[in-house]
Parts: sequence; structure tokens; C-alpha cells
Amino acid sequence: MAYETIITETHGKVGLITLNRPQALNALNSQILTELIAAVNAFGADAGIGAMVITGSEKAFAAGADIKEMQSISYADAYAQDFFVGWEELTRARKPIIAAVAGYALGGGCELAMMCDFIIAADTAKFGQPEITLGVIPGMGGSQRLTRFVGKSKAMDMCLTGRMMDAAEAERSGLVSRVVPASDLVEEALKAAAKIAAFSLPSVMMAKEAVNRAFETTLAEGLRFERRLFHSLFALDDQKEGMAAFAEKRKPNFTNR
Ligand code: CO8
Repeated sequence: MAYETIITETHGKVGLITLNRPQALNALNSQILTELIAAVNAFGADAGIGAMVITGSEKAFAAGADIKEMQSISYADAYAQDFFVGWEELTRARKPIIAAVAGYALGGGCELAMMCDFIIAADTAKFGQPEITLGVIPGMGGSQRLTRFVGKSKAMDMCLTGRMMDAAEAERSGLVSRVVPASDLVEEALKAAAKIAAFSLPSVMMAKEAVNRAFETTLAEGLRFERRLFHSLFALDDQKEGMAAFAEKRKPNFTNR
């Protein structure tokens, strides 16, 4: 598929997706949604890919949903189309996705970053849920995911005042996993993704599934789920190989079997 609003590349076993609507600070319109999901699904189906990175430009990861596209939508259409529900498909990706964020990640941009598995931020990153300034509220998980990331007080502060959080505050608050110099952002994210992609894919996918389960279930259920996944990994050659390689002081040769 030829894309117009994103650029895709492969770096070894890593799929890199760059949002590319510079004229609108990567505002998320319906075309970028369709293309991003197609790219993520294509990398998901590619046996040669073990992890993905989604990034934007130096100035903006994404400055939100496309305000100009949505400004005239009616309530009837928003409800009938279940407006924005399509973005949820990203969270069904089974291979890990890292968001590499520089510049603005606002509204839907912040929500898109939070739909990824973790966020690596450039020291220039700015996160915010400014929907309140437009007379609306977050529509793609901002009030829910941000609250789980940073807690009630800070999520309320962000959603009610619309203020931005810089990279240092985002790291302090648990929104991002690490902050790197802007010039190294994509390289650091690719390095992290390559590290993940070198492991046994089934164990990587199960680790992702297990951590995600922590957001949706009780501790007792989550612990049982984790234990069952853990048990199932002993059915794979890669568990034998990984443990044999440790005992024999050599690098494992994982086959994803
Ligand atoms: N939508 C459409 N166009 C945008 C957006 C946007 N969100 N953000 C920026 N642009 C456009 C501007 O209109 C401008 O276009 P033009 O040159 O044609 O006038 C161009 O991008 C450059 O922007 P600025 O000139 O404004 O650049 P500045 O450096 O002066 O300011 C800011 C940068 C502060 C980021 C500013 O552009 C801004 O405030 N943007 C809007 C931020 C915002 O309110 N985002 C929230 C949108 S609502 C939302 O996301 C709802 C989420 C629901 C779920 C969505 C799931 C995807």
C-alpha cells in the first residue's frame, strides 16, 4: 500500500512508522488513522518484524486530532460512527510498539502515544490534553489512560486546565519510560526496539499481554493469568534454548518456536 501521511521503513527486525503531515503538525485525520493501522497490521503480519516504533517530527509527534476535520461533525454522526473508535484497533497489535515522542504530543497525539506499549521522550517533548480549551474533553482514552499513568491529581490538572507537561515532568510522573536528547530519539527508540525484537517473539508477545492485563483485571486474576502464560512458555523450543544458552555461557539462538 502506498502511504501519503506516514513513512514506513524497516531497520533489521524493527518496523519504523513516521507520521508525516508536517503542514498540520501531524494532526490525526481519518487518512492517517487508516494508513497507520494498515502499517501496524502489515508489520504485525510480517514474520521478519519483532517490534515497531511510531514517531513524528522534531516539532510534533502529533498535535491532536485534526480539529479542522472534526469541527463541523454533528452529534448524530459522531454517535452513529462511534467517532474515534477506529483508533482502538492499535491497541490490538500483538507485537510491541514504542512511541518515540519529540515536540508536541497533544490531545489525540498524547492519547496515541499512550496507546503504544511505552513512550521514549526527547527532552523537547510536551504532553497535554488541551481538549478543554476547544470546548470538548479527551475522546480517545486521555481521561482513562492518563489517569492510570500519572494518577488522579495530575490527570485532573492536565484535563481540566489543558496545560502541557514537559519531558522531565512526564518521566517523573511515570508517563514516559525514559528521556533522551532530541538528536538521539529515533536511534534510541530503534535500539530499544531492536533489543526487544532479538528475543523470542512468543515470550515478548506474552510479556506484553501480561502487563496489559494488569490494567484490566484484579491482582488475583492477573497473577493467575501471568502464571498460566509462564507455564505455557515451557512448551516452546525457545525456553529450552534460552535456559541451555545461559547454562552453557553462550548467546541463545531463538527460533520463535
Ligand atoms: N488539527 C488541525 N490542524 C492543526 C492542529 C490540529 N490539532 N494542530 C496544529 N494544526 C495546524 C495549524 O492550524 C497550522 O496550520 P496553518 O498553517 O494552515 O494555519 C499548522 O498546523 C501549524 O500550527 P501552528 O501555526 O498553530 O503552530 P504553532 O507552533 O504556533 O503552535 C501548537 C503549535 C501549540 C501545537 C498549536 O498548533 C495548537 O495548539 N494546536 C492544537 C492543539 C490541540 O488543541 N490539540 C487537541 C485537539 S482535540 C483532540 O485531539 C481530541 C482527541 C480525541 C481523540 C483523537 C484520537 C486521534
